[in-house]
Amino acid sequence: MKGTNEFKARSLDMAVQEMLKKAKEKDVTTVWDRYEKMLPQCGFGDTGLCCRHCLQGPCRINPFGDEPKTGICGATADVMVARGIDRAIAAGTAAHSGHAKHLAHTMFKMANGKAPDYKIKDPDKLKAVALRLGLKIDGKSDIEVAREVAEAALGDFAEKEEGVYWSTTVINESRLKVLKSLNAIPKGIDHEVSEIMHRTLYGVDADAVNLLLGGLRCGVADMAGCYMGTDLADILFGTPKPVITKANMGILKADMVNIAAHGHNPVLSEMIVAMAEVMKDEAVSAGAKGINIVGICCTGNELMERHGIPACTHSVSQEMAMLTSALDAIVVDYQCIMPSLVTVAECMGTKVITTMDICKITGANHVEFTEQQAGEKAKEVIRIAIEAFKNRKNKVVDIPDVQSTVVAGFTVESIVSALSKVNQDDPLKPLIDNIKNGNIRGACLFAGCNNVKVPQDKNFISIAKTLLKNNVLVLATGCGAGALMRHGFMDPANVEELCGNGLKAVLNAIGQANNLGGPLPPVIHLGSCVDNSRAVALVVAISNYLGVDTDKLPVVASAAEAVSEKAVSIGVYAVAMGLPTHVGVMLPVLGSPTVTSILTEKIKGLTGGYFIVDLDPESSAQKLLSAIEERRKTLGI
Ligand code: NFS
Ligand code: SF4
Repeated sequence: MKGTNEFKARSLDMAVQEMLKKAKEKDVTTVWDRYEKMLPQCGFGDTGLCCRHCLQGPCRINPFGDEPKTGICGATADVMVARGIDRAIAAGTAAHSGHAKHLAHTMFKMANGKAPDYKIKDPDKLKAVALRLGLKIDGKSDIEVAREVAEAALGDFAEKEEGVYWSTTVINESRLKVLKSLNAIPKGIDHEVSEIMHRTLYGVDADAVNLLLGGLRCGVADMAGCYMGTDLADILFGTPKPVITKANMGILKADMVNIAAHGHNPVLSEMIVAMAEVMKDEAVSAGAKGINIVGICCTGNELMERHGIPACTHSVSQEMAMLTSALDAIVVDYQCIMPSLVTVAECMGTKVITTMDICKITGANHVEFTEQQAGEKAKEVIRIAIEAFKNRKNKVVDIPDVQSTVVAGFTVESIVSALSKVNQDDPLKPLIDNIKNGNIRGACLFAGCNNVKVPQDKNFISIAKTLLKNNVLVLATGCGAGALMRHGFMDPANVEELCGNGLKAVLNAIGQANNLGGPLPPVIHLGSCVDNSRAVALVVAISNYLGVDTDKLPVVASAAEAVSEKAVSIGVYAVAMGLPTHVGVMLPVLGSPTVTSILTEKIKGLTGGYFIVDLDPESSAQKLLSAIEERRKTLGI
């Protein structure tokens, strides 16, 4: 039973199509059904023209210019839309930096002997980060340095004169100047989030431009949160190296205890992986062949890049993993976890296990996770899964026979190391030379989620295909990486079919120099959504090498199927870094032509970056290509 046309409008993933068929047979309601019931969606909300920021509301403004033209307090469409987008940026920033803060606390506790199950896995990265922050490391033990790095991280949340270290130390001089001139260097990460909440309150900031500049600064704070998240995770759990693994539901195993780790923070999922090793015998005594940990969404990306853990599925299709009847437990921390999981789990026998105080779901099992007792808590979670396996064993499962090969685990460190095999003294030179000679036209980063409004993966696949054929180096993170990996874009065997000749030559040359027995994969997996920081680091490294600012580089970004407010804040920092940034779903800004034109045009004069909002993948790809070519022209290459 393969995918059917009937479900192609919902997802291009064959495994998902197969599960949708089963959902229909079993009368299980999915995200796609709920979306259909929601239609038509409210036009006021869609265009950003509704406000509930005070108790006199809700207020709605007529998008066609008739009355009402303002909210009850007099807020105009421009103000309403700008306030709305600002709050989305703040929410995204709060989430990424909340994740980073959690890692910082874990590291701090580890350094003080209060989180015995964690340790420093990458002392080199620890030193590199400490030095970048300007800390003195001579004569200090790794633990001492870790404590200071954790303190510096925690210190970046409150307001301080020097600004956020994780913003000022990670960008190049010229970008720092640009952002300073726009007053866009964050003073403290939490400070920026709370300031957005303040200025968007009833009766505070009523100037759309001023509001958007505040949003830009908060976006830079989001970049800091992401960057910190990556740095600290690499220190605690290891900086990824290339690994070969698999993606899609075919990686579930009928005769094993299948546990999906879903959510974001490796603080939890790393422990699950570690304890699964230890508990293999318990699983065997329960009649299983072992424990099969698989990933969903970004915590899946974190486990994939560091351990080669296979990815089960991503984002909008998370419910489908349970439809296989083979998933014994799904353990979650926070972010992007659909509450509907509990309802689907009830039909399918999967245990949903929440672990974080800030993310409980009615009907789920809750095992409160603490860093002090991380290992024990992880064991408790795995035991629930083993019990669930006992009830499932010998029952029929429907694991779709769909999986693709994935090479993941790329970082700036591993890319430089791979390039150094081509040119030991000057590793970046081969990459830059190939950009200059046009073998590679430029680079595009695909990021963000799968949105139920788009047939799953359609935009990612279609845009990536066009860019690869046109010799654009494609990088991917988050569920964008998930989409591309499930369709074979991270399998080196597909370079021949997918890439243009110039790109093909480069991927082959690097593969050969590294004795990989083949090329690098067509799309380079840079990790989870916080790991968009790896793309920032790469862009900064290239811009330093060339001696031009980041807004001059032929580099673009695309959140082709964005969902989360986190995608909005990431988009804002991509624009702050000077990148043309595509969004493939509607942003709620059209109600204000002023805000729309600032975000898509005028901001270009300030940061060099700008948003391209286009729902059609064909024309989106063309716009991204022309943005790349425009920059090549300006660079004179
Ligand atoms: Ni990013 Fe990752 Fe996925 Fe979207 Fe959610 S998991 S942090 S927000 S849905 S890409
Ligand atoms: Fe209406 Fe103004 Fe209150 Fe918003 S803040 S709900 S526009 S009165």
